[in-house]
Amino acid sequence: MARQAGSGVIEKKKAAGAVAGTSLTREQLVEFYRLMYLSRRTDDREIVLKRQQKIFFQISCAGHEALLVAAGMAMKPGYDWFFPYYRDRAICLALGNTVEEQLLQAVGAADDPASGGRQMPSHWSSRKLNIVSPSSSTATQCLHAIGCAEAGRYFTKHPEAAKNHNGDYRQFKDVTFHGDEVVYVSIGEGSTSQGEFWESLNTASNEKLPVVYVVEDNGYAISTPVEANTPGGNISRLVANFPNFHFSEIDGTDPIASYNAMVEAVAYCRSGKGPALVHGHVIRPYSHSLSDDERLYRSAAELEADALRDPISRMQMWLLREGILDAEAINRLEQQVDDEVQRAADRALMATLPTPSTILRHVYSEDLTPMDPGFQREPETTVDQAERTMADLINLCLKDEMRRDERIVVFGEDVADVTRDEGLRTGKLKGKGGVFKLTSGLQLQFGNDRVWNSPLAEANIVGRAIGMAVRGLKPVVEIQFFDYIWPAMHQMRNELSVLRWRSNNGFTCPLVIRVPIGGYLTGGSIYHSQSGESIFTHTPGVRIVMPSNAQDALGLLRTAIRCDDPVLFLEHKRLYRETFGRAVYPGPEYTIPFGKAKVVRPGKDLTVITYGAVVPRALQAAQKIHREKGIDVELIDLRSLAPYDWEAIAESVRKTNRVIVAHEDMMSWGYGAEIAARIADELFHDLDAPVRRVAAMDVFVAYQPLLEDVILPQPEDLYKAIEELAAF
Ligand SMILES: Cc1ncc(C[n+]2csc(CCOP(=O)(O)OP(=O)(O)O)c2C)c(N)n1
Repeated sequence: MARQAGSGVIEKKKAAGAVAGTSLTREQLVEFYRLMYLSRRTDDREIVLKRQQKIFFQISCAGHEALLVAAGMAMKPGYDWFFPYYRDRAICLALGNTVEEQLLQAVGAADDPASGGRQMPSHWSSRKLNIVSPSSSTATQCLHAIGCAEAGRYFTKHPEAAKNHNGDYRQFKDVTFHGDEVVYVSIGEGSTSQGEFWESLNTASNEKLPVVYVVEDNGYAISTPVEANTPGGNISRLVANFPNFHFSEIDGTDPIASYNAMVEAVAYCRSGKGPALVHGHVIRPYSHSLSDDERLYRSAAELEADALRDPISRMQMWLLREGILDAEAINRLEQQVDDEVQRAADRALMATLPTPSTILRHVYSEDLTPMDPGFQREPETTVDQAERTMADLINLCLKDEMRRDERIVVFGEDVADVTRDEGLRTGKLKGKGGVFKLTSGLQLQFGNDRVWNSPLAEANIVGRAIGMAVRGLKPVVEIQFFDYIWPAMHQMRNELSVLRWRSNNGFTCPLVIRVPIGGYLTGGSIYHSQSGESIFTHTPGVRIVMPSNAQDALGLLRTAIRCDDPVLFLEHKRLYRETFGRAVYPGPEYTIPFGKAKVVRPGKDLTVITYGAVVPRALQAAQKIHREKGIDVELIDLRSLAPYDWEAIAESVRKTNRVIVAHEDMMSWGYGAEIAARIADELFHDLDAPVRRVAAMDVFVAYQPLLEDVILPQPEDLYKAIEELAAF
């Protein structure tokens, strides 16, 4: 069955004392079997525990053990990096995970080293072994593996960047790397249907990254057979034309074939030639999980045929046949394993359980919060006193920070100046630098390995950035338009926001996603005018800011870059080059803490709470109504949406007793709903009138400007709402 790309054939070195037909010694072969059997018996024990209702979920590695022990033995724990999926018990045991550690997760113990009782069993994680905490989502890990490999390569080229520095996230983000490290990522054959798998192959191939993919093909994705997922039923055939890869397709129930394939694949990656993909045909002798009954969709004959290929009995027979172990030795080994599993289970069942007081730990960084008062800085007086736009100051901030911190990399769609950079370097081409030009000049100044164009794939951008940030890089990526953030939503919701919490602070991914957002563009229409910030503020673990003027944009962006949390940085494109809110450059250290609102206009009659492009519109309305009716509005710009400044809101409402929450996004389920509900709840006795909201209609933005004007909140709408509420 073996099939290899010509360039990938590495000469097998025969170890001294190797058993004929293998490169493994007798001891290694015995250990190979022990690990396989240990994995199977741990699954069997979990199954019993689940039936006894002592654990709450079970998913097994059964049938995959040979391939996975081979992978573990071919790689280096704590040196290489690992992005396994839930079937990967055996590789984790081979790398050095203990059965007790694995069972502590199954019982949901406080001392579960992978997640502190937060993740289901089989969600492996170990900082010591470089096993990065996975989610339950299929295929997202492929992109993390890419970013991880890119980070290893980056630090090898820029070793200075790896140094810790006090005063920002680098103080808490230690970096280790090796020039020849390899990244392992595994996936079931069904999950190769996910776009993120293909998006990762794209970059692995293009960048010749040292990533070894292991496709564990057990023929089923829950009840869906391989041919319903994979055209032609064979993933190897589909991926065969990706350049730079070493491919092999093997019987993954055969330990020796698996080991040989893994050694070759790892050697190919380690030598820097590019990525590898090992496609192992395995079996799934148990149902998908204990929540599934495969007899509903698989025939008895099929299950019997699979049983004949069971890797455990296969390896056992082979050891007997080769005279490496006799029946008695096998019995002894198996008894030892059974005892080990029994002892581990006994200890795990006695483990202390987590207390509710720990629930909110590690949602965000406890080492360095962006609300830290240290981020409160006064603007410096610099020589340059020119008034700059928001676009200018964001660009300047990126340049300042990239100069200061070599860990910062910038990528996204069209963010580079010129990908084919000769014209740029010779001064013949000026370069693009982003569709809004916010990243203009960064590639020219900082080089192609710090600023580059990503493929046109938003999950690729965010997923890779997560993998890089895990390693200690600080990606400051751009999603070209908020309207197209949705392909990255999965990465943001299920990965970016939750990695720290799900790994109980084992792994973190502080990074910045800059996103041009919003309408008021005259002709922006449905797909270039969207808001939708509340969809993200509904996700714990991510900080969200949205400045309304140039100075705030610079100060908040710098805090976003220096802090230790993931930040979604929303830049209103209508404000990029407005006259409103221009500012003088406030210096290279100017920062603003998150969660601090700004009183744009003090007033005594009524409070308007808003942010983004509604700030100048509300100010216009407030000034006009003051002139015309004498109503004195206090205008509050929240600036950061998660966290938000409740104290500022409460103080103002206590003073004015009347409040409007205004935003550009649609009214229903919008950001204002939460603020209004909290005001009604906690400040009820301070109110002289109901809490009002001004927002967009519950519809997308239309192209025709006449319609856009009606759909989005205008100064006149704010004026009217202020007038009515003041009169209530
Ligand atoms: C994005 C996503 N969609 C759906 C699921 C539910 N789910 C969990 S495992 C699974 C099947 C995966 O099959 P395959 O990739 O072949 O791996 P196997 O379980 O067979 O090893 C599905 C649909 C999920 N976890 N993530």
